[in-house]
Amino acid sequence: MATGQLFSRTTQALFYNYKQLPIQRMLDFDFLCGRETPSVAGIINPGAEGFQKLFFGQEEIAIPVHSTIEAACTAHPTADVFINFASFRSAAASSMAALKQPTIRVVAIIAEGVPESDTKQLIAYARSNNKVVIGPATVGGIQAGAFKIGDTAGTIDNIVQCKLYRPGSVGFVSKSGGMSNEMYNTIARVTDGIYEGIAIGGDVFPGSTLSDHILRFNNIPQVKMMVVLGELGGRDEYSLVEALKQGKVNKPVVAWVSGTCARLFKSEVQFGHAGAKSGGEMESAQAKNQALRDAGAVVPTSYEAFEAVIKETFDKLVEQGKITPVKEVMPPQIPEDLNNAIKSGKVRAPTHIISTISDDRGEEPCYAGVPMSSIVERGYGVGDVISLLWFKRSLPRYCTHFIEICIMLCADHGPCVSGAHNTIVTARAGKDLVSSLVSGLLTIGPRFGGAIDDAARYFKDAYDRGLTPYEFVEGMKKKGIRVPGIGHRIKRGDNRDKRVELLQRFARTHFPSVKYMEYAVQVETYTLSKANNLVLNVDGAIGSLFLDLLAGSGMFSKQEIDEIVEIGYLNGLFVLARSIGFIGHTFDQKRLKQPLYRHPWEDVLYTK
Ligand code: Q5B
Repeated sequence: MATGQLFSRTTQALFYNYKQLPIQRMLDFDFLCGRETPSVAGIINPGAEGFQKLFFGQEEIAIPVHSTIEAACTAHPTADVFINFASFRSAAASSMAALKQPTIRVVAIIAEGVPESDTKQLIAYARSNNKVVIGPATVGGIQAGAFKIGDTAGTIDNIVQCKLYRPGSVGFVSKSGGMSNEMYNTIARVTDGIYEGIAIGGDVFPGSTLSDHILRFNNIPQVKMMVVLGELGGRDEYSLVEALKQGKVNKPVVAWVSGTCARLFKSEVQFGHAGAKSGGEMESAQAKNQALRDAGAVVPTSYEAFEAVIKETFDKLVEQGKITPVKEVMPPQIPEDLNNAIKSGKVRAPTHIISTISDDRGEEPCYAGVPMSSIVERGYGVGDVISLLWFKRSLPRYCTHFIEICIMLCADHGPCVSGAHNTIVTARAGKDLVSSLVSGLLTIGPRFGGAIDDAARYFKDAYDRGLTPYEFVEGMKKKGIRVPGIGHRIKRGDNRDKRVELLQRFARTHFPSVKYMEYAVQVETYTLSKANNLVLNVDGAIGSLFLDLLAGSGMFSKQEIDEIVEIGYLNGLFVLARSIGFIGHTFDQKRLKQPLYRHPWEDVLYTK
């Protein structure tokens, strides 16, 4: 890199603290300039590692994330700029750690409010180790067409307007980051644009000074003239005055020190920056402007005249043949972010999911349009929540009560049923709650607990077609299908299932009609005449009674009932209910510290 140059088109930085927007802005700038490599080589996010996806033009790239500065520097030995987006509390320590890395040459500190004593130590270390600090309290800097620090120069539209995507002939340095944006614009209007622009930051002790950068620009052949924007307070501008007086600067310098209005105030005035404080006469904008003028800088009579003198100086250099204004190039178009394009109404994008039962976007989540607070205030129970989320409507209390009874009665049926057995064996194999629960749930199906939907389907079809129990059962037999909802391993005609009795009693008292259930009872009477275990079981009772609930409540159209039966909602009741039991069995086994289960040999018939 030529003497004086801080950056080039291949400069890469390490970015401290993950801040998506400024990193993306750097990468967008790279794309605009036609850089081949992204200017951010790695991100340091203390405590985190991995990759961060960002756009480089239209392509997505994965930028490595490192948990320490040391690891990042080792992984990216050619990245020599450290952009520090740490807070004012940790900026000094992380900047010092970066300065101590042999690979780091330039450190930019964005935070405002870094303790002055810490900044002084950073400055001392940087100077004695030939390193450059930009900031603190800075937006950073930019080399047009080559490299940009963080948010410097603002939006892509502003960067394009200020022609920062290609180098011009002007070196610019200011204290203020905000005003540097304004000046990039001014300079682009009246010259061929910026070669490099640096905002040194508004603290009392900047890491590098106005004169440091002017002297550096003086050594860069592409920089033909310099523009300086100082401000009242401090004595930084006087080191530039000294350099000019000593003839160390041989290119034209156009300068203005802002803050001349401070004299209009009767007392001492503090402007935005920590360093911008009207102190003694020497620190006034007027005194500094005069000193710069006396030392040979071109200093206008007011800020309003600044643009005109920059233009005059540039035009003179063109006339003298010292500047051949750069040829204009057309920057590529940065692809717009989808979210922004959608917001502005320029594009529309299809959604990937459609959902109708709940919405968590507002102030409080809603189930089928009913806000959480109403659910609590109205004293809703789990039956109401199921009716909202499964059936998308508020059902009458007797219906939601029936749902709750189903859940309570099916919550468990002892450790010996297939599902509980699986859950127990899994828990005893040392597996976690979810694995134990799921292994039990996986047994729910046509023989165990999962016959409710089929029971509803077959009973409905048979009843609606006017089949007698005999025609229905014998018809099923011919097809080789067991009647779902009929038969049990332990319940008998003389040992009925209490749960079935309880459900029937509730429905007979509260339901307007129990025609499907009565049909199921008639079927049971017929099957019991064949074998004593062919009772109406809990699945059959729920299946037939739910048909009565759907038809009798007046809350569902015929088409909706057909759809509920066809899709198969009702096994969900058993799945939900029995999860309560399976979870209980898992806890029970863990609490009892039960060892790995092994089935006894004696209980297996070994045969060939
Ligand atoms: N036979 C439940 O069978 C069971 C027949 C039938 C016509 C039938 C069986 C069946 C339909 C599915 C069903 C839910 C497998 C049950 C539940 C939850 C639980 C469980 C718990 C809990 C029982 C003997 C003879 C054979 C068969 C005939 C049997 N069922 N005929 N329709 N439905 N039911 N499942 O006792 O001539 O000798 O060949 O599949 O509704 O799961 O507590 O345990 O809360 O956890 O093994 O209550 O009924 O009888 O197979 O020896 O058959 O009866 O064809 O005739 P079994 P099998 P044949 S509730």
